[in-house]
Amino acid sequence: MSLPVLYSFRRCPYAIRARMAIAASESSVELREVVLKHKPESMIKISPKATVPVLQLQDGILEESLDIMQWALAQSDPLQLGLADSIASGEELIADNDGEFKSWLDKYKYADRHPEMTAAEYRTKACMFLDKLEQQLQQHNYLTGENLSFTDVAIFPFIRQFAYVDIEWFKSSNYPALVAWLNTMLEHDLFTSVMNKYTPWQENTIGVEFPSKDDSSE
Ligand SMILES: N[C@@H](CCC(=O)N[C@@H](CS)C(=O)NCC(=O)O)C(=O)O
Repeated sequence: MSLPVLYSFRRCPYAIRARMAIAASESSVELREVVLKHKPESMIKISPKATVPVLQLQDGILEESLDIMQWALAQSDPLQLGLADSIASGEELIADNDGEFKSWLDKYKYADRHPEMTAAEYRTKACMFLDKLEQQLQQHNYLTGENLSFTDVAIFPFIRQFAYVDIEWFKSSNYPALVAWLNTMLEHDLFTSVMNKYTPWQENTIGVEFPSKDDSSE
């Protein structure tokens, strides 16, 4: 039987969270690496909104990363990322992340394209969300408790992106617990195992099996 097909882009934070959940679920998919400037016709055909990630299942299409995460963990969840109470307590944080924070993050990252404010001003706006995360992480190791959860996986790729806009600033910021959490997440197998580099997929070819069977994450 053919595998579900995941259209993905290595560095996209939404695609990273989806791949992490798929890896955590120990499911296999056929990964098709997309170049955002040249999205494959076959992807646009099944998902005209044309964002990654997209998961094509036998019986439907999932075109929101959070839905792909939920689907994966419904298949199997050995790490117990998707415990109902941790999902409930993280819902608001994820909504803040995907909403206001993401929009400040984009402006901070591409401040030259948004001259209304300086990069430092955009960063200050984004920090309202980091304050909340720091508060959570002062209380426990992960965002919703002592264990890694859906919420950590959903939010981490965006904090990674934020941190690397100016890593020196981030490391010396007022967010010691967040810096420690980011380091833990960056070193976690779940992350390193989903960052392999793939050559872009070509129409009418078979993508690569993901997670890859060999263990060589770079
Ligand atoms: N709400 C979507 C957002 C996905 C998204 O915006 N992905 C970006 C890449 S990080 C994208 O595909 N943008 C379209 C483009 O760049 O053309 C999700 O959660 O999956």
